[in-house]
Amino acid sequence: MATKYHHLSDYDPTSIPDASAMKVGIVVAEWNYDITSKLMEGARSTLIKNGVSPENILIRWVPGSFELVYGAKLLARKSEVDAVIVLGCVIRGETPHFEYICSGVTQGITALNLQFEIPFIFGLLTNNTMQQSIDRAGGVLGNKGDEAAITAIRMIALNNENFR
Ligand code: RBF
Repeated sequence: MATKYHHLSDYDPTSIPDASAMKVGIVVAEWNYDITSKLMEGARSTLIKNGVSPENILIRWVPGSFELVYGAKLLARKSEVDAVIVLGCVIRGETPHFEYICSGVTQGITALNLQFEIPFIFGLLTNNTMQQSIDRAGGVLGNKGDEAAITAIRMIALNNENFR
């Protein structure tokens, strides 16, 4: 959560699992492109910085956040990714049906996490104002895309663990 106590791009690099063999899908919404393109760049560069090969990052764009769930499902079905990150930006002041879009994505990603054996990572900014999104897309509170990338690596490593 981005509060004044938590910077979205802060993580302990020594605690990140080996990601060199990981394949990650990223689905990005075109709506609010100025924000979502920064989320995508943050996620992509953080994955690469932590060992994921650029050729093992599969990126697909969808029109808006509402389409993220279907895009994520397609990547899970039709590629061999180990996790899917969804990235979008919904701004309450500019979106009359803000609650419907946000709950659609939240419930959809939750359902995918239950249906598939790979993790789906929630990288949706749901802010009241454009400034709050700017702050979280490489601004003063870091980049939600960085946080989503680190979460993906950690969840893939958890999925790869032997629990016996
Ligand atoms: N998509 C977003 O990702 N973020 C938004 O803030 C957003 N606001 C929207 C506002 C209106 C009035 C409409 C009609 C759509 C909006 N969408 C937004 C697009 C939505 O996620 C989806 O792409 C479309 O509704 C088509 O299914």
